[in-house]
Amino acid sequence: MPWRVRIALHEKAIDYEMVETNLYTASPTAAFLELNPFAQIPVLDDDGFVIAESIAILEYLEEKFPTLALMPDDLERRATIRKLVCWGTDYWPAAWKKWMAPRLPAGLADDWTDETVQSGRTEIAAHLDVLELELVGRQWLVDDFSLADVAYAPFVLVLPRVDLGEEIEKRGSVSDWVERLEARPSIIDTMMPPRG
Ligand SMILES: N[C@@H](CCC(=O)N[C@@H](CS)C(=O)NCC(=O)O)C(=O)O
Repeated sequence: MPWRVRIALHEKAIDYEMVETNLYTASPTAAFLELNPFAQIPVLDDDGFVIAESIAILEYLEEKFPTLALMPDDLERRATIRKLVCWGTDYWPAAWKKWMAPRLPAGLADDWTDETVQSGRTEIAAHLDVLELELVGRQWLVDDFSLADVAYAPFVLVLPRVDLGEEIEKRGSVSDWVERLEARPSIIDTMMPPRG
């Protein structure tokens, strides 16, 4: 279950059971394809209601368990949070894949050159510039801790593990936000250890 969903479950004090699946098989099982025809995790099974896609899952959990809220009452703030979640979902992964290509096992990465890898770093840096502006004078991306922080936390917190910690350190507001994220119990308790 990807980290952003585990963070939300922890924030909301919801018990869950994690079922592991091997993402790197050539052909996903028919049983898994029935849960998600696009063969991606996460998939949530809530008492027989099966839902895929992390954002759909986060919104579902928010509506079903509105206490310990991760969305504010204010309409404009909710819209701003959704905008940030879209930015993260639409623009971050492509840059990340470019940067990560040489680190992935053979056969799993797209073709890459030094230029494509460096352009991944440049795009991640530009994305962090946008977050830096959003965070000026704020503790969290949109006032209180919200789904925007939940959605971005896994992306940003792994950067030091892949030689991009410097991109956090260069940006004061992002750095302070990362420190706040790293101190949050839902993050501490759900963080996977770095791969040996
Ligand atoms: N849009 C999906 C993307 C999820 C995603 O990237 N899942 C990755 C692991 S974190 C995956 O299942 N990869 C398996 C594959 O591509 O075969 C979501 O947000 O739920």
